[in-house]
Amino acid sequence: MTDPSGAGIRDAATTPVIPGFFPDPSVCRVGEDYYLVNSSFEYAPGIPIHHSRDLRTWTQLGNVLTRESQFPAGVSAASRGIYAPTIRHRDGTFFVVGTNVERGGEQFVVTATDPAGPWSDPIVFPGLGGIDPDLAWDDDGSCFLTYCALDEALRPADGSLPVIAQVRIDLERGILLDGPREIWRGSGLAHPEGPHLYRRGDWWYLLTAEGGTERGHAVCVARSRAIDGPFELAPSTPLFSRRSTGFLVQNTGHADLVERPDGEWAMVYLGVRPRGFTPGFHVIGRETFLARVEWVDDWPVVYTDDVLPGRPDTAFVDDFSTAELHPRWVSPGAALGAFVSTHPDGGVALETRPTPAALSVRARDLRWRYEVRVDASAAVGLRVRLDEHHWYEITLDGHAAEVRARIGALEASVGSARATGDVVTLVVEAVDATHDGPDDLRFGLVDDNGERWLAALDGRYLSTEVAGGFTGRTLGLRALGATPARVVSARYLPLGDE
Ligand code: 6LW
Repeated sequence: MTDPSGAGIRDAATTPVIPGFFPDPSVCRVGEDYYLVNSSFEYAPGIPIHHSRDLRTWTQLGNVLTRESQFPAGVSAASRGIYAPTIRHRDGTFFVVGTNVERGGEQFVVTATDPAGPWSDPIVFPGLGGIDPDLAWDDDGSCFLTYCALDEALRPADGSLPVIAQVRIDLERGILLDGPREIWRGSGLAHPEGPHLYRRGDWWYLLTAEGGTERGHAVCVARSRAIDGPFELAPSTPLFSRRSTGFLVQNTGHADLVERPDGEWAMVYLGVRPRGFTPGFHVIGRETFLARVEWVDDWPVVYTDDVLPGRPDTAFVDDFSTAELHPRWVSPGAALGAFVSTHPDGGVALETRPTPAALSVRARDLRWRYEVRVDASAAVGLRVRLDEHHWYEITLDGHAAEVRARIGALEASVGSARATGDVVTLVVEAVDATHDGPDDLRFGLVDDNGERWLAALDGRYLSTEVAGGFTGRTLGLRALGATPARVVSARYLPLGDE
C-alpha cells in the first residue's frame, strides 16, 4: 500500500470481491479460469468453491465437502470445524488440502477432476498437529505439505509456537515420507500461519499470515532457492497490512498469490469492514478482497489502487423449485439433507432438529433486507446468528410472532405481535445504527394488514468483536414444532452499504 494512513486510498479496494463470511481465500488458475476456496468452520456443506475468469466477479460453483464421509455435520462447535483450505491444480487434478480442527492432529486432502465436484473422500495425513496446510510440488514432482504447526514436539527452544513446518508426502499412498520439520519461524510477529509456497524464476516464495487475524493482521513473505529453505525475510516487511491505519477495510491478511495468463500477478486476501463507535464492530465475517502484485528486485509488492467495478451482486430470490438446493444454503449442526426436503405444495419442508441446525445463508452486505414467506400453520423461526450464544430471532407459532435475543448468558423476549393470514412474510433488516453500533437489526412481518416492525436491536452484539470467533452472521430458518414447517420462498436484498 502506498499511503500508510489510508487517507489517500479510501476509494480503492474497499469492496470485497466475495462479500460476507468467506475468509482465508486460496486461489488457483487453470488456463483462463480461477478457482477459489474459503474456510467454512462448523457449517455444512463445507468449503465453498467459487469460479471466476477475471478475479473480480465470482460465482459459487458448489461446496467441496458435501458428504458425511468428508465432513460429518453436527460434530463441530462454533468457529471450529474446517479451517483455511488451499486449492491447487496439477496434471488435470484439483487438490484441496485442509484441517478439521475437531480432528486436530491431522490434515486432509480431497481431489476432483471437476472443481464443481464430486470431490473424493479425504486422504488423511496423521501426525501433523496444526492448521492451514498448503501443497506444493518441487521440480522432480515431490509433493510438500507445509502448515502452521501447533504440535509441542515442534516447539523451538525459544518457546515460540506456532512455527511453519513442512513434510514430504506421497499423495497416492496417503503417507508421510519423512517427519515434519520447522522451515520458518515467521518475521517476528505473533502467530505465523497460513503458509503458501510459490515457484517464480529461481526462487521459492513463502507467504505467511502473521500478527493474528484481528487488527494487527499482516501478510509477510520470505524466499529461498529451495522449496524447504533456508528462507530469508523480505527487506520490507510486512508485505501488506492495514494495522494502525484509518482504512475502511481492516484485519487484512491470510493471502494467496496467483499468476495471471498475461504474466501479471494478483493476490486474494481477507479483510473486514468494522463500523460503529470504538473499537469498531465487524458483523458479516472476514471477506475476500483482491489486490495486484508487482515484482521489484524479485520481491512482491502489493497495490490496492485498482478500483473494482461495482458491487458484487448478492441479491437473490429462491423459491426452492430446483431439484437441488443452491450451494449458498448451509447449516451448522446438521446436514441439510437430514431436515430439509421439497414440499409437495412448493418450497421446502423443514423438520425440527436441535439448534443450531437451520437452513442458513450468509448475510453478505452491511445493509440488507431478508424476507421469508412461510406457511403460518406451522411453527418456524428466522434467526440471525453469530454463534449459539449470540443471536436474535423472530418466531411464528400459531400466528403469534415474537422476537427473542440471546447475548452471552442472557436471553429475553423483546417484542411480539399477532399475524393474520395463511402465508406470512418474516422480515429482518440491517439498517443504519441508532446507538453507535455498526447497525441496527430490525425484525418485522408482512401479513394481510401490511408491514409491521416488532423490535430493533443494536447489531454490535452479533459482531465478532463481541462474540469472538472466526465466522460472520448467518440467517437461519428452523422448524419449532412437531409438524414440518413450510418455507415458500426466501429473498435477500442488499440495501446499499454506507
Ligand atoms: C486460520 C488462520 C487465520 O486458520 O484464521 O486469518 C484462522 N488467519 O490462518 C481461522 O480462519
